[in-house]
Amino acid sequence: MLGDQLSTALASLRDVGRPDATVLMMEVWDEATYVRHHKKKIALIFSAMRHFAGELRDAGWRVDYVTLDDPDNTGSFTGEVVRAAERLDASAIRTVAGGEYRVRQDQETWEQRTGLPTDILEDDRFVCPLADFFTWANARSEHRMEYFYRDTRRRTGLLMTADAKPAGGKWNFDHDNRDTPPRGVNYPSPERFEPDTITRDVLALVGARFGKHFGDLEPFALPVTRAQALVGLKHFVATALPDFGRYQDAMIAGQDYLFHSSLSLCLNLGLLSPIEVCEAAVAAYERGDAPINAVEGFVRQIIGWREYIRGMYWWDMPQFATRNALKATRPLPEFYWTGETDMRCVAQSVDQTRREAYAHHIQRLMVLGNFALLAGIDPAQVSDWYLVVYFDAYEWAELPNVVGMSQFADGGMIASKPYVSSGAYIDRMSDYCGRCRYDVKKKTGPDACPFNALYWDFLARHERRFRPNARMRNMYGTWDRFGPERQAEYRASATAFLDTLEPAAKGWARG
Ligand code: FAD
Ligand code: DLZ
Ligand code: SF4
Repeated sequence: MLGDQLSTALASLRDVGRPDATVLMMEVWDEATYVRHHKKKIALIFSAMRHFAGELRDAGWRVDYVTLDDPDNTGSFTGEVVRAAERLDASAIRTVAGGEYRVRQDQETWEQRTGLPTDILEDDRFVCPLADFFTWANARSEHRMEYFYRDTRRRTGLLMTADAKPAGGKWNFDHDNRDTPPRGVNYPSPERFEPDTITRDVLALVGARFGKHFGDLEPFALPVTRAQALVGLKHFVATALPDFGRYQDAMIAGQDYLFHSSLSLCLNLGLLSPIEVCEAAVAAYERGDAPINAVEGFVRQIIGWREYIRGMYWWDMPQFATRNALKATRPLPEFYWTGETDMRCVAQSVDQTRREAYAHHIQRLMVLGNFALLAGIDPAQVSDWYLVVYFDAYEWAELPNVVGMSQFADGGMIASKPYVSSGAYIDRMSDYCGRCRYDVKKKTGPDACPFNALYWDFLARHERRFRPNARMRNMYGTWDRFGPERQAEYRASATAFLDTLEPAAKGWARG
């Protein structure tokens, strides 16, 4: 059982006699360091794994749990499977397909490495089986999430009326979801959990062994058990869901979570299932406790975006990992690791990422991702950064979001146009700009918001690709109206800024 498969409903546990089977769980060095994950993320996974092993034992399973500091630990999944096969005198191996291509490749070798029949079962914790996703994807030349989402609504019956119509009369209420919170609004915060002895042991281990990795280990207050995850879900539905929709795109300094759920952590570890999370939200709608725009928006994130992203990952791997349609080669700037930049939006988002191993979707997409895309940063380096820093980052979820949605390195497989914006968007959706050393209203020059010149420079650099895109016609219309002199000023201002970027020191992401 892998570290993100912490569910008693896992396919490999089904139809197995408890006395006959041993559940193998392993903390391994290679998984913690193939990219040098955020300290909090490693602690989260180890603590959740140890708690889950205890719950399995309480439920009558025999569990063979290899800790990181076991002197015989070989440091890799395959090494540990080979060692366990002998130790346990095993006659067969059952495992659920890993969530990352790399791990899946490892699993394929286990039969040959151990000489034991090895069953690799589909991970059916997702709503859409991969075979169905591939049928959907192979049948069309464009793969927009919205149509996939509607099929998934029909498949699950979530927010569907008795006569098979979308609840509330529309499939999508996104137009109601663009507000910024007024002053004085009360922000909820996610439930926080005091570390118990198991977590404290893990914190000591991670502090000692991974001290040089990015991010703050403590304070640590994340959910590490299913019981805590359920408390977190209930708390989100009661306190944040009603306003989840309308403030979904907002960014406020000092408010790390706003009305977001932070449930990606529990969903991706297996502590909660996507359907139960959606059902809790739909129940709130049916009770009249949350409006349709909030609940539809939330359900769309989970049975729409999350399932679609996972499908696209497996559909396009292994090519996805090396895609670079815009031929972006600039190294990742050091400030992604240190937060030391005068751009307040970036500094705030990195600082929060360092403390919490969390930033919400718009910070990831329209601040940190937007900057990397505008600046032409190598998408593989951007992807490594995201994989390291977020508590919900497993490659199946991270890579399509970064390489595809955010960096357009897939050439438009996921997004119909690049997610780029000037400072004006960030100013409209956040309170970052007021206290920034740059002036968001200034377009060029050393005091101008860098996003402004970088935005036009990006459009100019990629004119051949994007001018024919109907959704970008207005942008190029504006660019044309600037005229050659103003255009040259924008481009010179962008170049001057890009020349100041310091590349990240080696070793932050990969040792
Ligand atoms: P909420 O705003 O409360 O949304 C509810 C749930 O919807 C999330 O918990 C998540 O499970 C799901 N969801 C929403 N959008 C997406 C999406 N685009 N892809 C997958 N699931 C989605 N999500 C990850 O789970 N892991 C990642 O490594 C990851 N990397 C990202 C990188 C970039 C550049 C971008 C733009 C997005 C990324 N996302 C990733 C998607 C999304 O930002 C996070 O799922 C979300 O911020 C998690 O916080 P939350 O639980 O508070 O989300
Ligand atoms: C991310 C991670 C880390 C840090 N450590 C472990 C580990 O020690 N043992 C484990 O089983 N899984 C770990 N993981 C998750 C894996 O890297 C990988 O994402 C999943 O196995 C994919 O299903
Ligand atoms: Fe970010 Fe520009 Fe606003 Fe500063 S002015 S916070 S750099 S968008």
